[in-house]
Amino acid sequence: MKLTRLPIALALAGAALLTSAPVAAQTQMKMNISIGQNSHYGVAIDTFAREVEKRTNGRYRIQNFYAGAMGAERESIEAIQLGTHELTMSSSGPVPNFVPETRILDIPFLFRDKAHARAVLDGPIGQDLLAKFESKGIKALGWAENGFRHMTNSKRPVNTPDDLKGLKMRTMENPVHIAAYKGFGIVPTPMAFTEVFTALQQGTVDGQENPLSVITAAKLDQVQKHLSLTGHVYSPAVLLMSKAAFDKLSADDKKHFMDAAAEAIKANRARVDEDDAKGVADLRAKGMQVVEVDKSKFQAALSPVFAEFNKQFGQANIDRIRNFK
Ligand code: EAX
Repeated sequence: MKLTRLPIALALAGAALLTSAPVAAQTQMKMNISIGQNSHYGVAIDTFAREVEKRTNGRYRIQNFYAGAMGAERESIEAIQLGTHELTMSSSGPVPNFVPETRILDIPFLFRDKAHARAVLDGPIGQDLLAKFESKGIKALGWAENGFRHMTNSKRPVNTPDDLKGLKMRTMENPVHIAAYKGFGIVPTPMAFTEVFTALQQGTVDGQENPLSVITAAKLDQVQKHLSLTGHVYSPAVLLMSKAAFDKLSADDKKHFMDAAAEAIKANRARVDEDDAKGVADLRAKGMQVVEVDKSKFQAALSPVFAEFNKQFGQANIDRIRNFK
């Protein structure tokens, strides 16, 4: 009996060896984001991982980490420069500290709407900016997005820019945002997003600003009473990869990674559209007081700041983005 089973055992062992062969040739990569999986970032990196695996027939596998499990955004960008992990998707928050040229995208009221922003980012201006990451050891795979940012706080309804005066607000670690929000009379407190919920809960800050996508995904309604639909700035996001890891890919695989990024960006933007469409109703249902504001008043309040930005960035460079068709 034993003897007759032997060939079967051998065949099974052989089959196991055969099926494990492709696994041995598999390269694992890690990707980290600062917000949860059920979000416009989560769908993006899940789509990316799926598409990379599919397009490379499983030779590359991306292991995804959510909610800052491998660090906040700035740490994650540093990690891909060092090669500790290969991939991340980040808001523009800490990005100017690595690639200062991207700062221009963070100017408030620069983009009319998401279609305008997406066209600029996908066009020559956005693509030129992506190329600037290379000298920093980063391959930028494409611009994704957060959406237009709105203000929330726990103190009072914000109807006009005057209502912002003296509010202590968490901001991203972004020099353009910090300068602009001071122009509103806000007291900016920059910190990583991974610390925001606790800071709001403990009252370290009165408020924060983020798109509906982030407010809903991070359940900020649990710690914030008032939401004002200021849409004061468009918030880009970017898919980043360690340049060393990207350079190791074959030409075909580079294309697969780029194509996977394009799919991830599509999924991200579709989710932002979805979140924008239902976010206000969702947040109202959860008890937030939502104020529609006259955005032009908020824009006017920043006139002195805009004059400063015109000097700093060059009026022509700003107009090139504003007037992009
Ligand atoms: O990337 O830091 C922020 O407020 C970002 O918008 C958020 O983490 C999503």
